[in-house]
Amino acid sequence: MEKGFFSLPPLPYAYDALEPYIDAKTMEVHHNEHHAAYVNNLNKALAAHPGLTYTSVQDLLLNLNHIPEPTRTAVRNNGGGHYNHSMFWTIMSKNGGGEPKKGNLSHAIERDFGSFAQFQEQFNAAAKSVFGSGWAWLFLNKKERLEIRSAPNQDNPLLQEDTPILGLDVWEHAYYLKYMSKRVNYIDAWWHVVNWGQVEDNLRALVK
Ligand code: MN3
Repeated sequence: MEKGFFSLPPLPYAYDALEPYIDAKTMEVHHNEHHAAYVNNLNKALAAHPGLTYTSVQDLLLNLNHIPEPTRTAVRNNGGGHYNHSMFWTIMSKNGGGEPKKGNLSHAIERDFGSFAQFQEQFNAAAKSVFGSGWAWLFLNKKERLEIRSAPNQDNPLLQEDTPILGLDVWEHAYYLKYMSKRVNYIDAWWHVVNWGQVEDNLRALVK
């Protein structure tokens, strides 16, 4: 592991915690190999610019234009990968699924999508529409409204200065061992492990 500013956060639960929806082997490889590689490559890229100052991975992603190429592309991809996966682990839980409890999040979903069912339909469409590798994102836009957007590779709404509160990884590495080419089955299963309490916290941190 490359020494540096960033480190791999521990998975907040056991590898098999999300069974049967997400299998232990996928979680192990995804966290221990894929996420670790993003952290390692981010540190490696930043090592070339010891004069660069930053406080967090968000800070880097919000200020990509201050980073010279080719480090900028490396930070976009690997910093994005680090940010996205760090969030992804927390928005899943063994006791997840269902719908958000009555509160800020359920209210915002109804206000901005009409209903939870319409939100889910739109999010599913975004996740299914990703061609190749990428993510589906629920985010708060600059007008403090919720929106859904898909993004290629490790891009996320921070690149448009919007703030993600929920993301779904639809790279094949996230599901192929268990679901093979059936991305739709993975997306359907994933709803059973969504940690709505964390998504609510993510939203609450943004809305005054
Ligand atoms: Mn991934």
